[in-house]
Amino acid sequence: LTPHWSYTGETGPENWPKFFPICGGDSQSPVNIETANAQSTIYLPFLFTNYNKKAATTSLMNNGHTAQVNFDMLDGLPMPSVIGGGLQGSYTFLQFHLHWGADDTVGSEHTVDGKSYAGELHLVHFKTEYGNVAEAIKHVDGIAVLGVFLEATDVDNPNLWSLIEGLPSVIHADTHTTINSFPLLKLLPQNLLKFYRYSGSLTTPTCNEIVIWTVFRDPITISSAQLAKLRMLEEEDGKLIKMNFRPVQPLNGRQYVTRLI
Ligand code: B30
Ligand code: ZN
Repeated sequence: LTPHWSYTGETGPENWPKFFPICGGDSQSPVNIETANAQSTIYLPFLFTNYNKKAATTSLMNNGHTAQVNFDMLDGLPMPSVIGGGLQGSYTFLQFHLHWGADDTVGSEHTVDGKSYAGELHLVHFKTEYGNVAEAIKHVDGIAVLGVFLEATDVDNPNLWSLIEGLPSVIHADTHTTINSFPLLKLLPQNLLKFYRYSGSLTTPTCNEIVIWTVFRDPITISSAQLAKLRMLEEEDGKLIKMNFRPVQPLNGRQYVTRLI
């Protein structure tokens, strides 16, 4: 039986490589982004398709490690997808989920010049030409994750209300509910032209090194009250998911680039 993994103690990140060897690999995520070391490059802007559309059904799931949202589009309306931004080809949206900390001073997975944010939102996409995530995961460019920092404020982010309102219905691990739909565009920062790019991994076991990472420079906001509601979700064993971010991993000579102008 595969041992359960978590964010603390015996099954925490320091011990993931014992059970999931790839988690000890050379191209792991997240990383600290040293802005002074980012190579400027020329990329087209991102082009988002159906990011401005609502889904027919939007489901919120507590999978025991995070709050995850999946979209079911109406017949005829393709899933949201993204091209450009230096990505090679099209990537189809799969799910988004959140990472947070035990308090508002930590919670993001990536850090910028050593700075942590209160959380990080991950929009997970698979490379459209691979057809599905099971196939995509076999390729080094199979997954593109768009990471958005969550900055703690005193004021609720209304774009997160739908998700936050659903949380009381998914307190227990492996439960799901339906929430009001909203366009994915509402989760992105204003400035989509400023981002960091590098090759890395899934930040949870099995830590496959198959992710083209985009980390937007600018955060979106989340209130302290909204963050507190995320910390009320439970793991499989009934303990609270007080925090669910992996510490930064060695860069091991990897380069990261930033979009010029
Ligand atoms: S992340 O964006 O790098 N944090 C997965 C996708 C994105 C990231 C991490 C993991 C992923 O698809 N993992 C495989 C699926 N999970 C099932 C699940 O959704 O609930 C398998 C697992 O982790 O054991 Cu928990
Ligand atoms: Zn994630």
